[in-house]
This record gives sequence, C-alpha cells and structure tokens, in this order.
Amino acid sequence: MHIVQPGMEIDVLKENNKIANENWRLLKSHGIKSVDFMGSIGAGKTALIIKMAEKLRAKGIRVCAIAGDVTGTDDFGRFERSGMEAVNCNTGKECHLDARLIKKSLADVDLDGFDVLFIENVGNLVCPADFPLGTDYRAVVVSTTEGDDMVRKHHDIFLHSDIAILNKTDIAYAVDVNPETIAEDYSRLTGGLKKMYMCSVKKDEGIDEILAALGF
Ligand SMILES: Nc1nc2c(ncn2[C@@H]2O[C@H](COP(=O)(O)OP(=O)(O)OP(=O)(O)O)[C@@H](O)[C@H]2O)c(=O)[nH]1
Ligand SMILES: [Mg+2]
Repeated sequence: MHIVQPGMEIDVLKENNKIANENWRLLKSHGIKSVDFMGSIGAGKTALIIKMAEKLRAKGIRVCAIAGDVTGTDDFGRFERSGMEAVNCNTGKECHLDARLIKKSLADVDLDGFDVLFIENVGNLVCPADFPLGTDYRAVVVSTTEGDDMVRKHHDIFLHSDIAILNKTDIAYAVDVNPETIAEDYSRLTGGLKKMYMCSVKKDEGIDEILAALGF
C-alpha cells in the first residue's frame, strides 16, 4: 500500500532546496562555477561534458564531473579516462539526482583542486526538473534523434533550465527531424526571449557558443 501524506511532497522539495542552497554556498566559497546537465537518455550529456572540459582544460581551467546514473560506472569511467577528476553518484533506483546526493559527492573531492563542476544528472526529461542541486546554471540537453516534439512534451524541464541545448545536428537528416522546428518550439515556450543552442559534439560544432552562454 502506498500512502501519500498531505504536504509530504512539499517537505521533500523544501528540504532539497535548503541543501541545494548549502551546496551553492559551499561551491562559491571555493570559487567553483557549476552546471547541472539534465536531459534525455543518450542525448549526449557525457559526450558534451567531456568535450567542454577538454576545451576548458586547454585554457587552464580545471573541471571535475559528477556522474549521476541509476547504476554502474560507465559515465564515471568515461570522465576519468578523459583526464578529468570525477565522482560516481548512483541513485539506486531514483530517476534524478538530489541536493543531498551532491552534498555527499562533494565531501569526496578536494574543492580547491578544480575550478568548474559539471554534474551529469540521470537521463530523463521529467524528474530532475523539480530538484535543483545548487549549481549556478541548469542546462537541458536533448538530441535530434528523439524526434521533434521534445519541447512540446516536456515544458517543465525547459522552463526550469537556464539554457537549452539540441545535440546531434549532424544526424538530424537521418531521422527526418528539422532542428529548426525544435528551436521554434523552445522560442515560443520562452516567449521569444531565449534561443536554443544547437550543437554536434561529434563534429565539434556549436560547443564554443554553449561555453560562451555559460560565461566561459
Ligand atoms: N552522431 C552523433 N552522435 C553523438 C553525438 N553526441 C553523442 N553522440 C553519441 O550518442 C550516444 C550517447 O551519448 P552519451 O554522451 O553517452 O549520452 P548521455 O546523454 O550521456 O547518455 P545517458 O548518460 O545514458 O543518459 C553515444 O554513442 C555518443 O557517441 C553527436 O553530436 N552526434
Ligand atoms: Mg551519460
């Protein structure tokens, strides 16, 4: 039997926000800039983080990544092999990271050993939206291979994100998707105020613009 107490959901979110605030203050006290990458399964979050970290490393900026996954060490291993400091953060069966898990992950690293923290959230376009982690920016990553209706189906995560990224423009043609359709949906959703950043991690296209949008 599943009993939902009135107000319980609110308390969970309130507690998360409190810890997120503490995380943010902790990161700021060490001069660390941080981004939470949310998005669909397989959209290219790990690939994008690795590519961005390579570019930042070339400028002398040190990046640490937290790999958020339900189980396993696949993304953690990719981050480590790319030369980044990384922490593996398995949720067990939860479909999103939360601020408490990030607080625990931050206790495992030397906060003076890096300048930027990239957090890869668990892949899905629903649950992570409600759980801020205490980062400076929240980014949502989708890709052309998911079809052209992602923005129309998932308003919440796009509205909770500071920046929206559409990856895999290089293979849009192969799945009959017009990237402009997705970008127009996003522009409409945000009242014409925000543009969607398009990229192909594979071809190294559009990544510099994303870094600039994040203030690098
Ligand atoms: N063609 C193409 N493939 C890409 C691009 N970016 C990533 N991929 C491929 O897409 C697949 C998924 O990429 P990941 O980086 O693992 O995606 P993810 O969002 O981290 O996936 P999860 O962590 O499982 O949610 C891999 O096979 C990548 O090589 C791109 O720009 N173009
Ligand atoms: Mg990944």
